[in-house]
Amino acid sequence: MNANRPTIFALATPPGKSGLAVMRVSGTRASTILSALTQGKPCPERMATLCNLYEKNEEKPFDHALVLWFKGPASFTGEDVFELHLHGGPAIIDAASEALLSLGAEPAGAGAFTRRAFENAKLDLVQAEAVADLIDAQTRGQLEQAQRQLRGDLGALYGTWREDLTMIRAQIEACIDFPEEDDVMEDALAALGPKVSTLMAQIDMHLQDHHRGERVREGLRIALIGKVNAGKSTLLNRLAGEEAAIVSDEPGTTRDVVRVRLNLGGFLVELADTAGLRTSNHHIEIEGIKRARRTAKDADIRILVVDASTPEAVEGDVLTLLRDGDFLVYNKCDMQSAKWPSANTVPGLEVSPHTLSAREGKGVDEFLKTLGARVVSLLGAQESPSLTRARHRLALEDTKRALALCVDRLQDSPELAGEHLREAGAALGQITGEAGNEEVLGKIFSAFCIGK
Ligand SMILES: Nc1nc2c(ncn2[C@@H]2O[C@H](COP(=O)(O)OP(=O)(O)O)[C@@H](O)[C@H]2O)c(=O)[nH]1
Ligand SMILES: [Mg+2]
Repeated sequence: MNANRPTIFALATPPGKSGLAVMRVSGTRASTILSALTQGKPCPERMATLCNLYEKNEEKPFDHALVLWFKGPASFTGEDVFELHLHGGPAIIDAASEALLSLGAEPAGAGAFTRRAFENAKLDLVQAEAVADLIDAQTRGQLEQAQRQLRGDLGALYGTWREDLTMIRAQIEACIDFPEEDDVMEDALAALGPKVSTLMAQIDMHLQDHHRGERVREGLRIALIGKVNAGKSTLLNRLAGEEAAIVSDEPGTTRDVVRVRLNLGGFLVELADTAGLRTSNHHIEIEGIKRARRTAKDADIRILVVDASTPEAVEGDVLTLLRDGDFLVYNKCDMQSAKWPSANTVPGLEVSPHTLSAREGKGVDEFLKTLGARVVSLLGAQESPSLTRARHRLALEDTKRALALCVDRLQDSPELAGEHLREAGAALGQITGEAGNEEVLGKIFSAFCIGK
């Protein structure tokens, strides 16, 4: 623990009027400050104590509030910490801030509490990120993933890989240090190759998860695509339960990509409405169609909307955008002239066909159910913890590259192979923070809000 570090404070609850406002204070001076605030009333550890709280040299208390005292290192940050559960009014919050300032505490920067927890080894970096995810979670799926990460499952997985790396490196170094018996050394080095390859394969499997964990965090991307006037915007509005996109019988209305966020089966989904696909010579519409194609390509699931009242076969260009697992929706089934095939009509692709009326709502619930089930099947619980951030993915890719170089040099230059293993370990260590540098840490914690 660093004694020279300032003692920090911040509101842990949102600013504004509320029933309660929780002010958190952490640092070496916490105990002195608390005792000044309560004018000496003792607060036992980890017990709620009702106290009068005073500003410096004041006789009248500014609040009558609960105080929680945590003696370090048994606290969130690992330092001495206390919390004031104040009445949640701006005047009280101001008075408390004034009192803390005058007693020598400093306002905390973004993520300062979690950063101290990390620096005092209360959390690894992956767990610190999980704290941010936990607070940001809007769906059950996000919540469960963050909780799992906070429990340490992901950090533990990366930890095992680091241990494996250290073991292999020790063995290589032993070969380098005792090169007397050439045969023995060659055999020993040859035996290490498969070990490194196994580790690479494990990392590969973890990387090839179709971005599951990242999608749970950021939302699964679903794109509505199809020809103009098929009813894509109507369907988006119906699914979102709000008028997010403009609906019109004028073809080519939607040009920008309109995105709405939904909770499907407990997971966050980002549904995108796109410009209708057709040949156009209007430059804005052409740009819209370009964006529609890109959105379709990047999406995890595509929903091709077809106007069932114009009995054209599903054909052409739009079909090339579809992939296995996508959806085909025959819309406008309320119309007399509507027709739809009884079976899947996209040759060579496993798409799920549905018939509905986006405008009248008929068939929409059934469609939502199937769509929800598909989301759950893509994002639902898995045995091993998932990769959750692009930052981790990049570090793992670096690890894998270094391991590949290691395997290449194992026979002809064990020294170099050992060096590549060290690089692999450093890349892996970046994830949990053992090898974190200031720049990386600064970036991660500044994304937190104040009070976390
Ligand atoms: N009868 C009927 N009309 C619909 C249905 N869905 C959309 N429409 C109409 O079709 C036209 C085009 O709809 P829109 O959602 O803007 O299509 P988009 O170009 O694919 O976004 C509008 O006049 C809608 O009211 C439906 O289920 N039934
Ligand atoms: Mg539209």
